[in-house]
Amino acid sequence: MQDLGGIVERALADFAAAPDPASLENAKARYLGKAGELSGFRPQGSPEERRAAGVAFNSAKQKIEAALEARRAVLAEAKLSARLTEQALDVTLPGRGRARGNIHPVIRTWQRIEEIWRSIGFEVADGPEIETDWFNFTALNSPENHPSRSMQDTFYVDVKDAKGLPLVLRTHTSPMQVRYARIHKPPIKVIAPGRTYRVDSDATHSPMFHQVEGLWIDENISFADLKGVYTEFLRRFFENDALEVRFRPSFFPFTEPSAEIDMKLKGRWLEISGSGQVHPSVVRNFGLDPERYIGFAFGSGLERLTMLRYGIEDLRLFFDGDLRFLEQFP
Ligand code: 2NM
Repeated sequence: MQDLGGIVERALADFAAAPDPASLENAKARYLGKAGELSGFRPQGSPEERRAAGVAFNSAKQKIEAALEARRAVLAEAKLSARLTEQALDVTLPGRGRARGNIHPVIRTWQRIEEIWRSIGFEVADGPEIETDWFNFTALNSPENHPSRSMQDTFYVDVKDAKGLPLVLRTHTSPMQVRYARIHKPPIKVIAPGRTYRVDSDATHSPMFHQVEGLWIDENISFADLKGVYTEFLRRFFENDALEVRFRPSFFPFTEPSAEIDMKLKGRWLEISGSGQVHPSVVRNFGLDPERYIGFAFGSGLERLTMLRYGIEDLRLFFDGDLRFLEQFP
């Protein structure tokens, strides 16, 4: 007959000494396993003696099993609390923070320009950056053999339009105004800001740049009206109510007469925009009668407006993606 009391005592001591679940399961095998100390129980003697031995055996086995369960729970609990300590989250630490992006200065100019022109009563038009030859050139009076239509000056797309002419990356935002004018009835007051493309890349030219053009069509308006709204725009944009503006004769194929718009900055006249009375042929391409309607148009570069507003000296800063530059425009 085995010494049940001794076995129970040793099992309890071994379980209590097991430092982790794996050693505990090894200890379990030594007592409750197939070849463990409790295996091979064969009660002997009279029926009474065998019954008494069975009761004693079951009681010893239950004690060992209960001790095993208890030790398993203790070790599991210890493991969990160790993990909690290890992965502790200190909620009193400051957050890691999230880097705040900001708006690119040219896009900020775009937004401000829309705001100002809307407040003067102009709509904002939007349209495709890939245009047909007709909308980009022909409708705007650009002569068939004009250098701007050459492969050296314009990006052509290897896709042809319904007339069999290759599509172009728009070289100005005027095609948007042609599109707008053809589907709206006068009076028309609209600006067309957006990306434009020309084959040109040096210190003062980028192959992709931004323009804003404006168009005002009505029955009875004059250069004086254009000068009025454009001066208002420049004064608001440069936040200077006394800004001086002058118109100077110039030439554009889509306007006749045409004028450069200059403004006085620190005592010097600077060219800031082009403008003019929309050419009668262009008004006709709008689907309007040039005998009845008169149009005024203007256009300028968003990069140039932005450089003058902030005193930025090099156009390339806009396209380098250097955060030391970009972070200066909150
Ligand atoms: C400029 C200068 C002068 C212009 C003309 C037109 C349109 F569509 F009405 F013909 N839009 N923009 C224009 C006129 C643009 O940019 C220097």
